[in-house]
Amino acid sequence: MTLARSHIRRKALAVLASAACASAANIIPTPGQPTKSGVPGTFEIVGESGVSGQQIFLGTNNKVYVVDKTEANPLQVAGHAAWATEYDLTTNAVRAMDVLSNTFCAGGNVLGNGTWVNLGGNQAVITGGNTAPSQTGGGIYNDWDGGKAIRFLNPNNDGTSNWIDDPNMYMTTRRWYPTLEGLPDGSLIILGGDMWGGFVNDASQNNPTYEFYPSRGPVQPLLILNNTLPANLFPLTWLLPSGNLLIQTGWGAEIFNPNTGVETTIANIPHAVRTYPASGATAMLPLTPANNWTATVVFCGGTNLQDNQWNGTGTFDLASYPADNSCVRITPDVSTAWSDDDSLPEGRSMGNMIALPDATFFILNGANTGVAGYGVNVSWAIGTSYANNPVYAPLVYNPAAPAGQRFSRAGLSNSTIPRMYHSSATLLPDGSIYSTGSNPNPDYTVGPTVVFPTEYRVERFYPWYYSKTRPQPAGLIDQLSYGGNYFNVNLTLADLAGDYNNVKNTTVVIIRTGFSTHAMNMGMRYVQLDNSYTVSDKGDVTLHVSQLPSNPAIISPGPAMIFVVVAGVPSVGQFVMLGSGQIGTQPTTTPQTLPVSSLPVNLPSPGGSGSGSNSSHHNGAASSHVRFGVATMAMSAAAAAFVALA
Ligand SMILES: *[C@@H]1O[C@H](CO)[C@@H](O)[C@H](O)[C@H]1NC(C)=O
Ligand SMILES: *[C@@H]1O[C@H](CO)[C@@H](O)[C@H](O)[C@H]1NC(C)=O
Ligand SMILES: *[C@@H]1O[C@H](CO)[C@@H](O)[C@H](O)[C@H]1NC(C)=O
Ligand SMILES: *[C@@H]1O[C@H](CO)[C@@H](O)[C@H](O)[C@H]1NC(C)=O
Ligand SMILES: *[C@@H]1O[C@H](CO)[C@@H](O)[C@H](O)[C@H]1NC(C)=O
Ligand SMILES: *[C@@H]1O[C@H](CO)[C@@H](O)[C@H](O)[C@H]1NC(C)=O
Ligand SMILES: *[C@@H]1O[C@H](CO)[C@@H](O)[C@H](O)[C@H]1NC(C)=O
Ligand SMILES: *[C@@H]1O[C@H](CO)[C@@H](O)[C@H](O)[C@H]1NC(C)=O
Ligand SMILES: *[C@@H]1O[C@H](CO)[C@@H](O)[C@H](O)[C@H]1NC(C)=O
Ligand SMILES: [Cu+2]
Repeated sequence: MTLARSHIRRKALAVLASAACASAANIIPTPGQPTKSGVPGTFEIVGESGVSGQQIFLGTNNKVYVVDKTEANPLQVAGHAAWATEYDLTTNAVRAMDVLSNTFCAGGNVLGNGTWVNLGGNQAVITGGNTAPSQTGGGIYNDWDGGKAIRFLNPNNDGTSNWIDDPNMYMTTRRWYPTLEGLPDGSLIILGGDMWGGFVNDASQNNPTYEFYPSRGPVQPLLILNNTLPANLFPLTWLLPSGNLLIQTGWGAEIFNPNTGVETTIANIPHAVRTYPASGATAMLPLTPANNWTATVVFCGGTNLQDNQWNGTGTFDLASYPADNSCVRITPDVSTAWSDDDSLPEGRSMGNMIALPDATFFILNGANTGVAGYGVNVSWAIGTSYANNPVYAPLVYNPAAPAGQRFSRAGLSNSTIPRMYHSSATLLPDGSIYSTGSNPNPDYTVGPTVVFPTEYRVERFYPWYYSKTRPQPAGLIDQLSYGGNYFNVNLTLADLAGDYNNVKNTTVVIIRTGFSTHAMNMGMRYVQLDNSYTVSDKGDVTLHVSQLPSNPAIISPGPAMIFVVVAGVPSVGQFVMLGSGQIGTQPTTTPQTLPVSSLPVNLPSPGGSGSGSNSSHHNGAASSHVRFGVATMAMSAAAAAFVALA
């Protein structure tokens, strides 16, 4: 056994060495099985985030980073209340992290070299969210003004990564509620925001400009932000495969060329406002070989309030105003016409729409009436919340289903936690969803009479595939180029759920989970790689997997996860670097032509390969399928395989 295993390792190293000629990529250890025992279709409360999850992102396979606003969280760091933590997915423990400036309603995204950016925010505050006398520390939170801040984090699993928040590196203008989107060279474009906050924007404090990080010079005007007041904060923005951006804000929309600054107005978005505080759920749909990696963006819910109805301090009761239930799509590189999608089963503001590896989207959180935001001493507010009637019921959206059948609740149980303003959600490597936050209050606010308190509880939702035995692909690589040579991935019959035909229903997908805040996941994207397959007469299954399409505007460089998905069941996602790992023009080459797929007409009979029907010939993965009571059998079959191969 020991000898046989080292023999296999030598073979893997040989493959690695030959692959190294083509690129710097290394083979990733074969992924295992999920370690949690969640019940599919249910939420489980698994821990506490330490600070409220206004902003979160998955930084490594084991760490979620949580960023709150500066407020009276009981958790302390450096002698004051903390407003950031690192959450360990294995232990559910948090580590308080120190941040210099107020991250209130900051934006975020990841650079092409893997450094995360958290940008903008509010002035330094004292209790109640009131402005501090000093904007350079010294108050009860010792916080600095975050309006121009750019903060950096290099995530790791060692418990040693920390926020870099250095006033010498700040922006030149104030941005509260900015959007960040990745560009083909791995830099970020930074759009909009306002200077002093408040419920909605207005001309006196608008920042109708864009700039880049790393900087490409002074800020430039972005006229859509002049023309879409007041609900133009956190402009909804996606890089399109054409290299242009789709920008949607207020009722307006445009195609924007980030290289020339040319703005091309398109028709207003139908039915509803989707930007904050309407906060519709939005996502770019999967970019796949079948759609030639063409981008379609979907917007669901929000509110149909008109521009003159956004008066948070007026007498008009926003909190009981029904949220919108419409969904619309656009495919901007092909046509700038909007089209209606299936409607949500109920109106929803502040929904999060999370891409799942099976090419569906999980929709959770938010409210059936009202909008994002809060206000003090507002007669109609629920406490201070501008929304009411939490939607506890999640939904699955299948964009590929026929019209009329795209939303489903089959097998899904409710959450028990209201996730109102300032909640967030992200996909995790094991395919579950991490959901946290909710704090429609100016400060940390809890107690029996508080309807929507500051929420620390973290839930995981377990999709339908969660307890299925996961494929354990051998031969995934840790860095993908834009074009270039394909690579081979081995699967076993067990990985194909015991049916060779499932190789025809196997995909390899890249998901960037993005930066979740305010019902947006900035940078979230799903790209399916091209692949073909060979099943040998003996039953050896090889997937031939293309690198990324040779266009970095399809998915910008930087870290993401790779999944092999067999009939909808994903492997445990592994982190990969897309592109060079550096900010700058990405090398692109023509993709190597894939071998033609082949599956023997007479499928190999289980056991005919000489390695046992449910054997594993994964590299070093003898314990791969021990989870569901077949431990003894799988182990002995695997042992037999090693002997046979030796
Ligand atoms: C990534 O690039 C940014 C901008 O140049 C830099 O601040 C950061 O340190 C870089 N990160 C790494 C890991 O090199
Ligand atoms: C856009 O708004 C800014 C700031 O309010 C203002 O300075 C600028 O003149 C406006 N631009 C146009 C073309 O109206
Ligand atoms: C796919 O898109 C690319 C880039 O836009 C284009 O060059 C190519 O012709 C398209 N292929 C098909 C089959 O439409
Ligand atoms: C909002 O409503 C209040 C109270 O009704 C009123 O005093 C104020 O002028 C309104 N503000 C705007 C911008 O409409
Ligand atoms: C809210 O009302 C209370 C009681 O009238 C008052 O003390 C407080 O200053 C008010 N706060 C604001 C922000 O208006
Ligand atoms: C689930 O939550 C929805 C509100 O989102 C509610 O209408 C429904 O009754 C709940 N279902 C159960 C079984 O509690
Ligand atoms: C894939 O299988 C082939 C044939 O058995 C073997 O040579 C190769 O080492 C395997 N690759 C990995 C990464 O396990
Ligand atoms: C092999 O695995 C498949 C799917 O996991 C299962 O249905 C089948 O019963 C297994 N066969 C044996 C011989 O254990
Ligand atoms: C692939 O698997 C999914 C999930 O089980 C299923 O819904 C779909 O119909 C399958 N597709 C094909 C072509 O068999
Ligand atoms: Cu906010």
